[in-house]
Amino acid sequence: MKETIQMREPISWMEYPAWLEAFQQPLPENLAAPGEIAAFEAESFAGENRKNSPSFCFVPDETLGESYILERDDPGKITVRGGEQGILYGTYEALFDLICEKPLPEGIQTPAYSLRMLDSWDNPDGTIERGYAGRSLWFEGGCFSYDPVRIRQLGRMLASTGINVLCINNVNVDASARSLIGDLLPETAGFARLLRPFGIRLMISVDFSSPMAIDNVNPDAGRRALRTADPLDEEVSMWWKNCAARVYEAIPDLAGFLVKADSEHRPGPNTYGRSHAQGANMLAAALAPYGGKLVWRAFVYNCMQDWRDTGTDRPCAAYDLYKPLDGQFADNVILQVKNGPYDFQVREPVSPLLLGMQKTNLAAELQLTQEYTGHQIDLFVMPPLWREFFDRMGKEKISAVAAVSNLGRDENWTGHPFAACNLFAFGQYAWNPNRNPEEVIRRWIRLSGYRKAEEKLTAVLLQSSRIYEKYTAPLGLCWMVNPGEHYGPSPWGYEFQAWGTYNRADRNAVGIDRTASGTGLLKQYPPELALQYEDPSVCPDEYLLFFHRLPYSFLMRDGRTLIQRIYDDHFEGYNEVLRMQQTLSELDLPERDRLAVEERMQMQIHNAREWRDVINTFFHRLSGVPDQYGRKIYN
Ligand code: GCV
Repeated sequence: MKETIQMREPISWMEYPAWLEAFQQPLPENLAAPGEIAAFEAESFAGENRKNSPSFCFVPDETLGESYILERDDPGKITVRGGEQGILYGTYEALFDLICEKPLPEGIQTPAYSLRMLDSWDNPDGTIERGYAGRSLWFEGGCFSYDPVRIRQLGRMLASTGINVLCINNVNVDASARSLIGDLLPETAGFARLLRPFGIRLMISVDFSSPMAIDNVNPDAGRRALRTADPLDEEVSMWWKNCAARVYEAIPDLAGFLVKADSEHRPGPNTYGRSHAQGANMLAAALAPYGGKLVWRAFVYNCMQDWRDTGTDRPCAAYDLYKPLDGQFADNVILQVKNGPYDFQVREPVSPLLLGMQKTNLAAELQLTQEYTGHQIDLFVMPPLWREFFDRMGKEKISAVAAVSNLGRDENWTGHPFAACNLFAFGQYAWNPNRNPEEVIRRWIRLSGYRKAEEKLTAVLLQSSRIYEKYTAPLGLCWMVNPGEHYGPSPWGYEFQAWGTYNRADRNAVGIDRTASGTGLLKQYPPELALQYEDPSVCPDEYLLFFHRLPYSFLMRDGRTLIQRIYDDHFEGYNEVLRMQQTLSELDLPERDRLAVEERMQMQIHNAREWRDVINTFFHRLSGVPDQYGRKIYN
């Protein structure tokens, strides 16, 4: 019998507003500055059948920069005071508040972090590393290739939520990406021009060994490759100075360069026996005359570890490397540190580096693209986790926040229509990390046109990360995911590999002892946190197996044994996915989203079932302990 597959009609990206439901009118190409965009947005908002919508009055005050003040002395008029960029931010804030029927914020509004960056992992060939929403929005076939109307809409999206820097290429810089600052520079500059009116500046990921490359990035050396990339070599630093001069001539407001060095086989200063401070400072010196920043990633560890080696513990690596360098980095270097000490796992404690580097500028790096959190198939809405993260994070030296983008060329921008909430929320938190997650989610829902579903959808989105955590990662135990693709369960998939990613489960116990008597990770934390984490009887459940190796018989605070809690979470997590599916199917969503959500929910149910059964079977086989309630575990 012939199977009939029901295909959905292709829909244009223009019909997917993300959170810009009220801002679908294409932005005219002649809008050249933030103030002009602000005026256009305010006028078109008033023009679109919105009777009684207030008029806007803009009062430029360059001393305010990105900050703004909103005043509404009479109901018919909103005054936006600010620097030119501040006026744009203030206008979006006021319009969003009008749409959401919320009062305007009082007093001066200033971003908590001056650099609020979206890091794309896009490659010039159009692929996106860890991308789950289609191909790149601006690269294809080795060069720039984009729809300017869509890129302007992207600029509007990013500016409306407060993002001010876009890193356009993958930190794993391939040969074609090296030409973004070489032969492709005029195109890079053209792309920068398109986003400039939104106050969005470009950042470019560069390859530390570029001076040695024989490809087209080398006009500075007469296309002659240098024999070294040693940061203390005069010719090398001159190469970078010439390069920066050329790049800044083409893109005067470039935010800077982003570098992944000595990490996962990328080149770096270690090859030459130089420190990361020496490597970063050499590049920073080239950017300094132009006010550029050098963002240096702290994601450095031994990815060739022997799994037999229990003395090396990957989460300790970044602190061990960078803490001794604190105070040695130039002023325009920013050390970009992933939120947790491992690698964007479902649940990690805050990275000790973010708490421990007192004399270095820091950026916290989050991951919107759902590499370990469900590939934008499973629902995983992040604000509740960020609330906890920002509460824990040391504030003093953190001047920037960055997040790996979840965008792509899919019509709805983010694959799962609700994944757009994470991008919106990132911008909101980057501006003000004290926000309440529920308010952020409600705001996104109202702006995105899901108001009819608001109550139930808010509840579902708020719980979604906790549910995913329940059926995947038990109690902070990481890396039970399928190696390589990072979707679906594989409890020992990473166990005998070189990536430093072990759970060391045996028939009696699971986890790694990271206390002072174990690998010592806890010694990297400030005493008050170390104290909280080091005693398993007070350590928060969600970090229990991150910091401790415990027997299956360990008694949790709620009276359950560890093994029972693992079984319970996996059974409950799956059941909660079923309930979530039921709730979502009853919501009044636009047809296009309803179909996409239902399709992905079916895949999520399948995934949750796999996780439940594989993880429970794994632990049951190892421990031999039966489930207290006699539920089905496969043997
Ligand atoms: C861009 C993880 C990912 C890699 C990513 C890397 C990084 O290891 O799996 O795809 O590379 O992190 O953040 O540099």
